[in-house]
Amino acid sequence: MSLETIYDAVLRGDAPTTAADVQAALDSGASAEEVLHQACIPAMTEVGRLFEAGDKFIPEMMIAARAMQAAVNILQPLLMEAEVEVLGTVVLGTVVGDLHDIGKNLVGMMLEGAGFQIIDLGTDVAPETFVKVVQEHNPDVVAMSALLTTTMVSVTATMEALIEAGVRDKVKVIIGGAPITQEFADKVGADGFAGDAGGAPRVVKALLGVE
Ligand code: B12
Repeated sequence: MSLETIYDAVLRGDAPTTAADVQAALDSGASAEEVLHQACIPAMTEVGRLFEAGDKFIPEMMIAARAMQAAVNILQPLLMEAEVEVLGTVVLGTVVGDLHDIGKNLVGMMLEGAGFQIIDLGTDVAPETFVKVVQEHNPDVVAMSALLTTTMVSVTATMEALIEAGVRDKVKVIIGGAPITQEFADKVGADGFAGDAGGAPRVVKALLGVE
């Protein structure tokens, strides 16, 4: 089964075919990383491009996201290397106003696979919720995802809420998502940024000084 057929199935939003083709590709020797990075993520990027061009609409984006999720469900156990020692706790969420969670879920998977305990707050997470969870669970890291240029302000608002509550210095903060850059991370005073889920464990380990 070629990576191209998986790309096409995600682009069409055909979840059953995506699942079957992903399984077939793995059975014939493709790696989970290849399937994710060479077929699934490029397909979602193309969905976004077509949406922007007015050639795809929100229902089609949702259907494509469902097909992507079908692929991720199969790839998840393979992407997560089994590490036993818990290296730290990460509170993860998509910021308020933003419902995108595919990238966030991949970040959570990669961090969990690298040995971190994840407290996943889901999507549309208010600054005060991040604060409350930091106060209650004393995590090592807060990881925020934002996919819309309009929700980048929610990252700023969450940073301010952490400062206001006096907990900013107790945690490391990393941020990511399509519109987020290192420059923006520096501007809002985040400790780290990664452009993709694969980079997240590296950044968090470096911030916490663990290997
Ligand atoms: C699928 C999708 C949807 C789905 C989401 C389903 C879901 N469960 O997530 C639905 C249909 C719900 C949706 C809705 C909307 N969407 Co939308 N969506 C997309 C799409 C096509 C794919 C996103 C995705 O999953 N990509 C694949 C994942 C793997 O990539 P990723 O999210 O970028 O994550 C990676 C990195 O960014 C990074 N990362 C992500 N988070 C974090 C966090 C940390 C801490 C770190 C370190 C790294 C990291 O690691 C990830 C893996 O490598 C994008 C297009 C695109 N190119 O991104 C548009 C896109 C993001 N959407 C867009 C828009 C406009 C919308 C809507 C406003 C449309 C509307 N008019 O209603 C709504 C907003 C709803 C809301 N309030 O959130 C625009 C945003 C434009 C902008 N500049 O702001 C985009 C870019 C499409 C476009 N080209 O116009 N969307």
